[in-house]
Amino acid sequence: MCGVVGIVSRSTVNQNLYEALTVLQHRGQDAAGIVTADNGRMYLRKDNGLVRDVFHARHMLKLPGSMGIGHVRYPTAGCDSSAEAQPFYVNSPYGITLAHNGNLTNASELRRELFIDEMRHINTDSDSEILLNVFAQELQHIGKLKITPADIFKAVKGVHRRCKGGYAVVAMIMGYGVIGFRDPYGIRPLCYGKRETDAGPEHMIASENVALQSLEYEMIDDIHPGEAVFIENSGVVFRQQCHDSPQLCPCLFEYVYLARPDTIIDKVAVYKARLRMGESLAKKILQEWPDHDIDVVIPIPDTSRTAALPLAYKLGIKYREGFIKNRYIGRTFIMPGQQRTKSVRQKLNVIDLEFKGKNVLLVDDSIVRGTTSKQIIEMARQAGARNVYFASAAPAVRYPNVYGIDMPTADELVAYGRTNDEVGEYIGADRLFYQDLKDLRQAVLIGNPDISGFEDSVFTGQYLTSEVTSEYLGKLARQRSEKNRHNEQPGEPIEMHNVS
Ligand code: PIN
Repeated sequence: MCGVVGIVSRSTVNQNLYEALTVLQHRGQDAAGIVTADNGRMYLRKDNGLVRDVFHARHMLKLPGSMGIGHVRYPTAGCDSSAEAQPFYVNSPYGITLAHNGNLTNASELRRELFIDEMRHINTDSDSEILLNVFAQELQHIGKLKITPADIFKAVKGVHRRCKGGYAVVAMIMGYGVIGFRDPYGIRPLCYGKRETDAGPEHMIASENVALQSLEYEMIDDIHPGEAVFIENSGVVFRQQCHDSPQLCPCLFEYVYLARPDTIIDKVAVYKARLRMGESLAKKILQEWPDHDIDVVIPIPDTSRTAALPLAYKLGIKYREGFIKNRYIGRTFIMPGQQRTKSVRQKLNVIDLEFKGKNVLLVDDSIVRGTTSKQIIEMARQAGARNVYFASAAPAVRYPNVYGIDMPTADELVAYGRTNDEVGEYIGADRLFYQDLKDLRQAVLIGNPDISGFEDSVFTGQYLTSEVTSEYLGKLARQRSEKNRHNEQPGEPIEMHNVS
């Protein structure tokens, strides 16, 4: 998962791009990058780290211009190289930079095509560099020195024809403007908005509308599945559907955990959806266990709080904070040979008095590997809980994600090959409640009945795009473990002049 932003402004844009990336920081803490354009030149700064660590005053001063794009990257297996930080750049045609959230599921075929048929060299393992080169190639096909918005939309059509998978993209074309587009299912989110200044209108494209909101842009719309929005450097906006059969199937996990609670994706308020998740989970618990003996509902911070509150309310039971998160802890550094257990304890501390002698219902947004859940249940017992029950706002995660969420491979998922009861046993819960998939879907659908379906393959094992076969998943798992083994290599050189 990553965050993308693009702005066409009336004045220097670097500060606004920086701030927007800070708002999108939850979508990726691994690497950050900004490219701006000024007087026929592009200026790039990207590196591993949080936005605040990658950009210092000296970098910002070297990012001039009133148009630019930015990216925050989530860690992907084995990818710790700053050369794979985004945006990516290609010089021909025109000079294009691109930032991408998602994952292409036919990347190896495209890589081959680009090399053999189109004589393009791809310098990293990133599918975003592939996407950029496909887009560049499609623009090159048009064969014009001066392009129009219609030509750019034609190139996006070409991208849709060739690229499979999930992609929400911002790209900047030197001398023309910034474009944003979304795959034909709209798997990953993307929206755009506008603000008026004395000098004229300014536009922003961003992964989540919270970036628009906090910079006082007014949201215009989600970019629809298959659609492209092009903001010319003059400030004029063009939008066009670039796919014959788009179908809105957003990623359900965005609503469960990935997006910020104050975000609205495809007209559904994430906060409201999470409240509804809590309500339906309470209903399920009451149905399955009408004479339950739960004394207190305790959320595992932070995401699950929104669902845990209405859950407790509907059960008619006290809601208490029992775990306090150290808000100053970033990534936990694990010494070789040390247990991960310690890192959970460093992040979360227990308020013993909320547990002592009580039957507690712990609530989390999801159970993925099950490692954290297991340790948290242990912590609750050590704090004196009599019985520890566990509720997950999402159904069992049994299958890998291939559309841009950094999920473990199947065999690392605790629910893979286990029944729900076996998962409960593994994590050490006295009783485990999973949200039903139909209720989770409903919690989102109520917000926008026009949603035709969801990308919810982590729960069903059914993938929207046909090239995701068991053979593909097997290959992915092998690549992942291979990459993990080579994870220790230092960062490679960056392919384009990088502001330092
Ligand atoms: C954590 C949100 N959430 C907690 C992410 C843990 C799965 N995990 C997914 C639960 S926060 S595990 O709110 O952003 O802090 O099952 O893999 O152990």
